Amino acid sequence: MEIKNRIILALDLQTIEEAMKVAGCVREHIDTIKIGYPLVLAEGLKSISIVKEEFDCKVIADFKVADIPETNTKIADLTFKAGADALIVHGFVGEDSVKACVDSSQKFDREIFLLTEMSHPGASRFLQIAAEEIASMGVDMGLKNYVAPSTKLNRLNKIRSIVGEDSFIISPGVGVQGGDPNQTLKFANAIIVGRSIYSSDNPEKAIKSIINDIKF
Ligand code: 3DU
Repeated sequence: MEIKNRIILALDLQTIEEAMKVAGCVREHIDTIKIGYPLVLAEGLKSISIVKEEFDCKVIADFKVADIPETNTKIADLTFKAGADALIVHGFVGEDSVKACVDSSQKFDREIFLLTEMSHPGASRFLQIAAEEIASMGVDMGLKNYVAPSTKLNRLNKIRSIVGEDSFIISPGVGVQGGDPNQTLKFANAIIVGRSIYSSDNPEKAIKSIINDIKF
């Protein structure tokens, strides 16, 4: 996936109006927006097509899908039917559950991102233990897109070494959670940034400052 300026905007607002306002402020600088539960539970799945149509952008649905294969199929089908270009899927649920989402993505000619390890401190207790195995499973399944944390650079580096240089890693946790854009982009292809942009008084200034800091 090509991502303008290597930045994905995490649009975790809870009304379409606020989401459109923030995305409108930064539209020149991005072409990929991540939409997750905050906006979709507040405003519905239609948020995906509304954002896509208004900003002519790619939408990654961050639903961290983690159910049995049959339910994952339903979730993925509905998400792709709603217009999402890609869907984030948890790896810890195992190969059959992930494969259900892969099959759905192929049916709709879309993509999935496999979530290996998360950025928050609590993830160290359970998910970190499984993360390398999850990444290896992704490689065995022929997957090329991954999510790995910017807040734990040694872990991000490890995941990169497992999935290989030709895989595409997107990395959340930059900004408010403590991740650094340049350090992260040594190992990841793109960063995911939410609050540092949408909670700023001036979202355009905030994104420009990140772009200026990035050494392309
Ligand atoms: O911390 P921020 O406001 O920049 O938002 C980060 C986004 O990425 C947010 O949507 C969150 O749900 C998502 N995310 C993580 O922060 C960490 C992960 O491991 C996976 C997704």
